[in-house]
Amino acid sequence: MTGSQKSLGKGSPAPGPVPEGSVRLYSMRFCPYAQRARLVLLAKGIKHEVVNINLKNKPDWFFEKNPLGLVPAVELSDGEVIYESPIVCDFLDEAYPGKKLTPADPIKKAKQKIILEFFSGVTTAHYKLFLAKKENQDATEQKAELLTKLQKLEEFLVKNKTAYFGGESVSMIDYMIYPWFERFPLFDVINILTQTPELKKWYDLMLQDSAVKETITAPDVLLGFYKLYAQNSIDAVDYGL
Ligand code: GSH
Repeated sequence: MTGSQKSLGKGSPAPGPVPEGSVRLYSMRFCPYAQRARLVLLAKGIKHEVVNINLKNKPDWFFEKNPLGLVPAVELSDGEVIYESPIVCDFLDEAYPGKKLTPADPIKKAKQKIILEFFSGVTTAHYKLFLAKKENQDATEQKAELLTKLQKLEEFLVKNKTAYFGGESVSMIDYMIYPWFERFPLFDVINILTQTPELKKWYDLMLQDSAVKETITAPDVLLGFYKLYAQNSIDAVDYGL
């Protein structure tokens, strides 16, 4: 992986064309959606560079890459740009050689999509908890809602009797879910995992995964980011550099 760590903000010149044989990921160091794409790029061994975008002060040219102005987005050497994390990850898995992360079997594939659909409720509950903490509100209700959602998520593991969400080895759905677990400790949610033992076992397994190890951010650094982000600081995304 090549590419500068520091983010590009308003006024930064647009990067040149993507070199042949490589892809460029528009990212943000602390974004869980972008981490999904980073995990897939690493797990598949796809040659890539990372360009971090300052999301509080976006360069105008970034909207030409992704009209929604969101990361992740991947740009190819022919100038094509793909965005929206599940679409980016599926595209990378389909278009590039290396380990296939999505099952070929349509039923298994559909089951992964069902879990992903359910998981969007977890991300919403997590975001509500973040907002409550940001406003220094009592977050008991939001924590309870997240716990209920995580207990439901755990049922997929219990029912399937598998260590990972797609079977006995890591697959796409695990990478789609994992990034939020890295962020739970910041909101005291890691204790919640004591109430979801199968999820806790899965999380511990994920921590052993080499792509996860490469993208992991230390909790104190994540915390520093969230503090600045909650204050709407344009320096948040470059925290710790
Ligand atoms: N649905 C999008 C996906 O799955 O890729 C969500 C991506 C997203 O929300 N990314 C955030 C972002 O780009 C950073 S974590 N925020 C910029 C903004 O909201 O203007």
